[in-house]
Amino acid sequence: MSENIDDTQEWLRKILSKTAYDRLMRINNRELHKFIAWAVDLCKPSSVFINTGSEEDLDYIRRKAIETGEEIPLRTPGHTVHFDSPFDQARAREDTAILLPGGAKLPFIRTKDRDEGLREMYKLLDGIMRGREMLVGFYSLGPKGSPFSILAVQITDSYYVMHNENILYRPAYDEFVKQGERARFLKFIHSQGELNEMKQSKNIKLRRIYIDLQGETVYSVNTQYGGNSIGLKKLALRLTIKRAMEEGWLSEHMFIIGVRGPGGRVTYFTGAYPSMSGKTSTAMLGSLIGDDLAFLRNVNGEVRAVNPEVGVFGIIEGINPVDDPLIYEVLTKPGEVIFSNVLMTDDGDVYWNGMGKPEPDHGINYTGKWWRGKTDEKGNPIPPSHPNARFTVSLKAFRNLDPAYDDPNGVPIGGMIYGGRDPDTWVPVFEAFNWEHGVVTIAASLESERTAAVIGKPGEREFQPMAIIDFLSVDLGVYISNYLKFGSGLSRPPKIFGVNYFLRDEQGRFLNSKEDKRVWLQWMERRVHNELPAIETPIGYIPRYEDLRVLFREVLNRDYAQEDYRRQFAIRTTKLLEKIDRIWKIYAEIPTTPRRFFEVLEEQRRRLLRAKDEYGDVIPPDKFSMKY
Ligand code: SPV
Ligand code: MN
Repeated sequence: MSENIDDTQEWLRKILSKTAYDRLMRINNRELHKFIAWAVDLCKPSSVFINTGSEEDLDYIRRKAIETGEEIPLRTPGHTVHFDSPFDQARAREDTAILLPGGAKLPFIRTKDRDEGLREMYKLLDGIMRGREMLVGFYSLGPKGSPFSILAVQITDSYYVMHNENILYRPAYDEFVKQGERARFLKFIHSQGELNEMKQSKNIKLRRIYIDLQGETVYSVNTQYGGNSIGLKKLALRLTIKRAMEEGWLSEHMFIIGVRGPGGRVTYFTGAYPSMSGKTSTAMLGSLIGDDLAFLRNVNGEVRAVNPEVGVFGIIEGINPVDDPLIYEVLTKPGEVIFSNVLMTDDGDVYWNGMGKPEPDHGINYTGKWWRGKTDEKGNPIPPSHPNARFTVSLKAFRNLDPAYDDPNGVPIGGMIYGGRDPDTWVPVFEAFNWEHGVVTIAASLESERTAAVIGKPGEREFQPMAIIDFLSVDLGVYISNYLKFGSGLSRPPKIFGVNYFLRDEQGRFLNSKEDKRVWLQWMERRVHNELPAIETPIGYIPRYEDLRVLFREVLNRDYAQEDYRRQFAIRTTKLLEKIDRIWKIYAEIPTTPRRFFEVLEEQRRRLLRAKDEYGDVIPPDKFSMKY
């Protein structure tokens, strides 16, 4: 194929159907034409479908997902189920790499030489779509036409992947047409590769997910699991983080919610938690803007945020009518829902672990026919649904959708929450002294036990700065510097909070109940408006007992025992000092870590050492003094 654009168009005219060609040419953008021509030439599909996002096109994708067997229709109208391979049930860290020229390396990030990675990828993609249809979709990450937003093009041979994207992102073919040559966009190319009889990717050994920052292109092959295949989700995050660094904003792994305070006021919060650490369930306690991703910008000195998505790709395990009534309702009423890796029952319904119903004796799951007692090749029992089983649904299905969810100006952020699975160090909720202190000692110091959302052994404590390490595409030191700089440009910086829902006692029992987070949210809401005093400790401000007692009564209609408070909010100095040592060591090995980072961490160490000297290892909260 020639490099000449007229030739490219001519080539496309010959190779595409008239409809596809006309649709593509309505977008007057040469880079786009070249990208599509390149992909067609390489992957050799038998046809190309240009998805304009019209109701008819969306319906075509839904129908083909079923016709090809990638999805199976269920009894409830609009519901379908998809099964990923048993070896493709979560994000594949080992097979994912950031491509960097000259084989450059970045701490904590899996990188690969760009030329080598591209060469390997082109070989894998060569002819991979033979006999299949190539799908091309156009989307906007963020409200259409908003200064926050970024355009993206997805190429895939999976109707399931495009079906997900049609639910999760704003279709933007018209925006491409409007912007024409001006359109700057991210590129994603995905192929599920060869499939087995269950329509699962077969060549998992050749699963590769390569992120080319320079070309703003992500390649994903021989995988179907959403976190690896849905380009606009976690693959786009790598590219938008890089853009955010260049342009001085924040592209984050965060929910955005409105929390209703006294007199009906709504205060917006973001929340960063590693997967399966209470993120979605916290998001559901507020009015929903987004559950997973956020773009944050400084707008006239305040932080405003938009959700790049308009849907939820959520974890289904444990969702039941008592703990998560809003999601449960969405998952059981008629309407468009894609389930993945749950159990399909004989009567065409779905079952998932922890849904509050008796477990069926048998059914179909990601391993094929399933029966209670079925084991894998190592003899381990196979659960009916995978712990990382998911659902895909539009935000519009949720009763608690915030009216501003699609506002092109975003919503003002009052507080930013960071939380992890931490058995023994952090208190359930606390507030940083200021932006710098919060960024360094809370956000950048986040740690969490590994969960089933990534392939590997769950339970180990992992370094999880900003809950984003799995998606980071730039040097961590540069990323932290950008955060600090972003804050220094704000006249009204949001308050930064740390939360920990997973604190345990010596016997391993959780110290808090699931609904306590409702109270923490209300406390944070009051603190954003400076309405409650707090106790000043070496790690920041913590709630007073008397305020929590009132809030527990108001929010949960429950007593809150002083003894519980003293245990939950004790400052564990030795554990906190050990944590500082771990964090210090990590950042000391990153040459770009800003000096200020170590100063802030050192101040915290000194405060903790002084307190430990005076009061001992574990300090009950009443030893510290109040601050208004
Ligand atoms: C997460 O694991 O953080 C998710 C799902 O939101 S995934 O798309 O796999 O990243
Ligand atoms: Mn996520």
